[in-house]
Amino acid sequence: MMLKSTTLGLIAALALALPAWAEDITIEDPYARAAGATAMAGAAFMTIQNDSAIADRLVAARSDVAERVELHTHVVDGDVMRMIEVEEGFAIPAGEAHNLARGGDHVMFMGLRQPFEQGETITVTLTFEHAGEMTLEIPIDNERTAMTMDGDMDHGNMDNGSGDDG
Ligand SMILES: [Cu+2]
Repeated sequence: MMLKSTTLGLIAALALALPAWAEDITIEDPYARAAGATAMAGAAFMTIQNDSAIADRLVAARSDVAERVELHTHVVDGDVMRMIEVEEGFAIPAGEAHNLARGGDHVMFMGLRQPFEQGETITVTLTFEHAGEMTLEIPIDNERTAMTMDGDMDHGNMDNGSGDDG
């Protein structure tokens, strides 16, 4: 999962050589939630779509709502899922989407300045290697249930109103 430093160096060189492609990154269905009852931490999830022809990378996130904002993922450690910071950020391949989802990659807020209240929004700025900075209003949805990791939720069980009532 770690890139070799030579590859990172090449990516950095490309970043300096290319213009910004901000319109080619779109964020779909972002939401944030408090992490646990103490509400001293929270996380944000979303789908990052890269419609450009070049790979991008989410390298940082920041917000006034917390003292620290980090990019995290979960790793399996024996029988336990642990969160770790991902310093190299999340790769967003050209023409593909990258999901930040429960149990996987996420934006982590530590040291919340105020609790995440259902229905409110938080302002978060994401920094992409190529697309630059993007500021989002992310709704807080503490009641959202976790999705499966299969990523096929949207296609699984939708019918077209074929008269199943009664
Ligand atoms: Cu985390």
